Amino acid sequence: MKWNEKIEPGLRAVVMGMGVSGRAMVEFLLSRKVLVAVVDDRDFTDLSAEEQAYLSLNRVSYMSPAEGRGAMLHADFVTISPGVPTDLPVLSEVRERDIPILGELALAAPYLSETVIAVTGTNGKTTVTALIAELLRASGKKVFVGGNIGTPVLDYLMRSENVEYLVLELSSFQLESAGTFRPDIGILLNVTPDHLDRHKTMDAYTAAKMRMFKHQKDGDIAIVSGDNPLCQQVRMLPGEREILCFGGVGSGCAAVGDGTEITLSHAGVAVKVSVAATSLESHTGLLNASAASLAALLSGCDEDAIQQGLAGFVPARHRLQHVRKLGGVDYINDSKATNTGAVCSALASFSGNVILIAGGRDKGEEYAVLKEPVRQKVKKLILIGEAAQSIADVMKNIVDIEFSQSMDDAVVIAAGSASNGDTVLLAPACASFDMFDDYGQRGDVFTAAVNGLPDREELRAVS
Ligand code: UMA
Repeated sequence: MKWNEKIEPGLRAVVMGMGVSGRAMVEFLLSRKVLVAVVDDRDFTDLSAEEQAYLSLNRVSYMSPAEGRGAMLHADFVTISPGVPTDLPVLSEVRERDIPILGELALAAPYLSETVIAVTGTNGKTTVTALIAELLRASGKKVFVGGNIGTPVLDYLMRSENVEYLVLELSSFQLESAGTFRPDIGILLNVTPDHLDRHKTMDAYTAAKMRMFKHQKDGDIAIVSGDNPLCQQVRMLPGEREILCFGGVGSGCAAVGDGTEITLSHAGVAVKVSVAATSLESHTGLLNASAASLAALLSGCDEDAIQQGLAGFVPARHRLQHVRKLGGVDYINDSKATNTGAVCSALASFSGNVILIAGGRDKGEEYAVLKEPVRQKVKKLILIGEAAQSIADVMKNIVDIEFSQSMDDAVVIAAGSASNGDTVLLAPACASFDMFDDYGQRGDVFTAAVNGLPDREELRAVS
């Protein structure tokens, strides 16, 4: 059975995973009169009371993976949540029987008639997705923002409201099972090591990112980083999409940022905007603004609207978020820096000495790429979490290292080591799940610890 058509009533589906994405898939399939069962690692009693009631009311059976194997092997199709690895043995059995395995994007694809702008990349996805939405709205356009950023695209399909543009943040996990999904404008910001615990190799991770462009057709557009070689692999894909670059030097660049100015040109239209005195005024901010502004220009936004959107943009929390200045020291929460590429980019944003708090759950990355930026910028490295020793093994002889058992202690050590003009930066290069619920909670704990620091005079008295 091939999957590229709308869903027929009466089909039997198994939904793997009952998180945010799985719940949306269950609701969507029920609304299409599909017979649905759920398979999840969690015990039924671990679901919220509301989720339990919803499943019971709709007569959706809920099974462990062992209990659900038979149902999966006899289903018309199986859907998987982004967090479900595609190489599970039971999914291999499903594949052997030619039963389609669909992610949320594959389910949604046949129903999307709006203009779709999709954003992927290792870092900056959420910022660029939210920024594009801001730029489009500044032009008076109606927009739905969803995907990995938090709201499933299927939620939009179940609403009665209509918009002109869907702006979607897409992860490599979502793209692995995207079926025939295609964006009118697909943006690939960068590809650097991340999620190697799941994808195993950079080739596989890059291939997942490239899936975004796979079904693009003549007239569709790919916007990719001009200076990230892996992004340029889009040129080797079959198909007739138009490829535009941002940020890079050399030929074919449609948007080149220079300092704080961005010059955009396409099809004879040229505009100049600036990120000066905006939240995007940094090297990374300029690149993100270039990609987003180019997508906005291609969507019919004019110079004034793009400039207005850039000026008013407030980035999401936990991304190079300034928490406090205390005793001449800036405290920065970059808890979303969950891979080495993001840490390199964060360190590049500061000119003075940095006291870096890093560590957490290892995601299979090589920490050696951090050696040079750490040597150049970091005065002290404070390590937390499961990966602390692995990072220390790589960084020994490069930087002063101290281990800490908690975020609170790490912040106190950092404050005691910082001098006027230094920056204390939380940029973990790791996942958070060994010590925290997620990166958001990790950032909140850091922020609370920073806000709880005594002023510098009291701190000296304590130490
Ligand atoms: N589960 C299983 N078996 C597994 C894995 C998970 O049964 O092997 C079950 C869990 O018990 C749980 C459910 O699946 O009940 C969780 O599913 P999920 O991990 O796919 O998470 P969702 O709640 O559905 O959220 C997902 C995205 N999560 C992941 O990709 C891990 C959210 O991105 C996204 O916002 C949401 O869909 C809506 O689209 C989060 C994320 O961390 C923010 N993304 C990663 C990142 O940004 O680095 C990719």
